[in-house]
Amino acid sequence: MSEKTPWSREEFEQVLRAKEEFYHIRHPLHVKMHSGEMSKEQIQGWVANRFYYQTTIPMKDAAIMANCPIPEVRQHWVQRILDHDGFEGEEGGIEAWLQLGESVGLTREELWSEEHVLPGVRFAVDAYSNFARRATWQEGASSSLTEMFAPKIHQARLDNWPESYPWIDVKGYRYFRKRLSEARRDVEHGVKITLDHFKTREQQEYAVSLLQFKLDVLWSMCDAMWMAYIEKRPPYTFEV
Ligand code: AHQ
Repeated sequence: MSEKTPWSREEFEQVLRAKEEFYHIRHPLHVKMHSGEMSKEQIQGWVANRFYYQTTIPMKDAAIMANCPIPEVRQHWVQRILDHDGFEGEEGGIEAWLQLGESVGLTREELWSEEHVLPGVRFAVDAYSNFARRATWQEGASSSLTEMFAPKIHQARLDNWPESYPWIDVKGYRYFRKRLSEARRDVEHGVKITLDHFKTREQQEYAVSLLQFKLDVLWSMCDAMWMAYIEKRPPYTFEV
């Protein structure tokens, strides 16, 4: 096969899924977290910084929708915003993350204030949302495919945290449970868009590079939190 022959749909999806080796579940920060070695302050720092990511996601998805002229696609994609912002009678993921914050000893005001958000986390998250604003909606969809690997990391928290961190109120786990099904549904739609749109080998390889960009966003967030909360390198540490 020449190096420019397009991958089949199956091969293309396999190449995308092979990127799992770069997923942030393998970052030393998550390895330390899932092995139960994190202090309360380190967990609090992670929850406070990830809240900035969580509140950015619906705006990122709104940017993708704003770039998409196809009603059927928007009809699906809008569900992602509802999943986070909630709707009549259904609390969304942002509310669930606020409850996670309270269950680890943070206040809602503290989370909304962004006082704990590290520069490196803010830069990585903003790079993702700014990318979505200027990218095509198909490129935005491809960059969200890190969620192919998300159910495993949510399950790891549900499996490990109760025993490792018994001080955490279990009401905080609702978010992780919620994402197990939502992520799978999102991925099904995102994979279809990606396999349908990127057809030549060059386009397919470009789509893979967009997934790598988002993997780097997630990895960089962990790097910033590692330096601040594990290495406790000034000036960015977490004083409760
Ligand atoms: O809770 C997460 C979430 O809602 C999303 C949306 C999706 C996207 O649009 O990029 N990515 C994502 C992710 C969530 N949780 C992360 C985690 O580790 O808890 C994983 C992250 C992802 O895999 O992209």
